[in-house]
Amino acid sequence: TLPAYPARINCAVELLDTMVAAGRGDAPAIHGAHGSWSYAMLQAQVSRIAHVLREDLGLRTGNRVLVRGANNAMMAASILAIWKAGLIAVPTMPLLRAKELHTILDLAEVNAVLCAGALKQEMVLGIAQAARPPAVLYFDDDGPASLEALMATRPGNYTAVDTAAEDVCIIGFTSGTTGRPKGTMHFHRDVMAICDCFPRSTLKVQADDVFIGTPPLAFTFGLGGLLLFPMRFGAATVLMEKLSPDLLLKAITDYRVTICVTAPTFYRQMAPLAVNHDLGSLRKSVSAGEALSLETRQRSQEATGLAMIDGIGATEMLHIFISAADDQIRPGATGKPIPGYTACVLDAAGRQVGPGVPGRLAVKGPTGCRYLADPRQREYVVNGWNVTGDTYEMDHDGYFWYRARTDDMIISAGYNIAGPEVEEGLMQHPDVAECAVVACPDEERGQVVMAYVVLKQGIAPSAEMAKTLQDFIKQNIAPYKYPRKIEFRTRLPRTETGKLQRFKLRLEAQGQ
Ligand code: 3UK
Repeated sequence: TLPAYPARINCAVELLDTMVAAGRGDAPAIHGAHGSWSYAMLQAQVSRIAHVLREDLGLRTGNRVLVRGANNAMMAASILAIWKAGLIAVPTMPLLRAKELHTILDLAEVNAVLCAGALKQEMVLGIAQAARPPAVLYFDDDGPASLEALMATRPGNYTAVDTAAEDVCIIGFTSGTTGRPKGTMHFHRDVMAICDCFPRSTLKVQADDVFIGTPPLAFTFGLGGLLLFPMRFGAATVLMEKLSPDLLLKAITDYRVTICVTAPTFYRQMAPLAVNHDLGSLRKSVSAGEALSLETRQRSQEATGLAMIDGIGATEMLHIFISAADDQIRPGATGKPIPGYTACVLDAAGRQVGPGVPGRLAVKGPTGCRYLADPRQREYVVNGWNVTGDTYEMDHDGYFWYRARTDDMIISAGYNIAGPEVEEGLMQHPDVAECAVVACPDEERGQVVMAYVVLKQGIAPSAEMAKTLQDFIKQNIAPYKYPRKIEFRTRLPRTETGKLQRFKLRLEAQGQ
């Protein structure tokens, strides 16, 4: 199903120059803080930045360029320019602090930095600690070392550097829910492959689609879902620097958005506000990054009238590899492998298990994990399978059902309990706003189920409330799964990408 890519390919040329050559030059590519850029305008800006990278910064093929900024047209143009100039993009999340930036500068051996002015302070501190301080230019900024000032001196056309399909073009860093950040390397053809998989087979993107969403372009979920996928089909994207559920809903109306791409938490926050907005233009809504609970699926469906398209992706795989088109959805399951990918479930010894047996999810396909000099490569790629760290179960029809992160499985008195299943049960209770379920060490049972619960506004925590929730679980799922311990909180720890940080709560539950 995937096209055979030629041996020499540059993904910026494929995504941008080819589109302009095919007559989409006047079509809108990016809407947002910089107004609306057509494909031709984007191409000219990308070309200017490519000149600056090569001629002003003196970078050479294969050099690494760290990019950072909120989602906007300059951030998008910077990434595309890095590719066009035959360089490697190292995108970093906007909220990273100096210490994390300096780790990435050193790990990825970064040669130059393109950074939004608004994020200058941490960048300067990070560079000061780097082993080999790189050159840096700032965009969306009036100060010295201005990228735009140099762009103004350069022409709006640039002959792309000839790159091999298997040259690295991006080093994506994992969000680091555990341990040291890992850089994952992906090739030009990997970028093309993700554009020709999920958006083509499952989303069925058309040229008149308009995308919007929350994940940062620095996160491969956002890079694909909010920039590369629309570009592959000549469609448009709305890039938002500032985000809130209300701002996003308003922008859906204003730009007549057709495809919304975000994580379950954000869908949960948007659902109750949707009634105040005209969402009539929406055609698809995509959820990834975290398991989509039945509760969230249902609330969002009621709010938008659309079936939610769930998909599991990973930085190691570059993008989504299991999902289901909106007419193939089996609520509760993530879906089936995207055409081009195969998946199976492995036991602890690495043997394939059949339907109905939970085990480790393993996947193979056009993309895969290549850690940048990290011994954890041997744990992620085993016998050619990418083992994602998730516990899944397959059914008799080949649908894959998420159970938990393998680390989040709770083993209590010999029972295997998936934390997210208990969370899902608690979410059904009308007084629960949010919750996280983890293992708590226990003398007698090894581990017990412990729930951290955020109650809805106006509901007071109490011992009675805890008892009510325990009884509620016992009545709705297998009683042995009920949370023996419950602690009430006002908020739960999350990553910048909206993922629940259960490991932090697990450490707390262990009394650390
Ligand atoms: C979890 C999911 C259940 C899962 C990502 C789409 O999330 C992305 O990448 P990360 O490297 O994390 C990967 C891990 O996140 N996960 C993601 N999606 C789902 N769990 N259901 C889902 N739908 O544990 C996975 O191993 O941050 C998502 C596209 C690109 C991405 N990088």
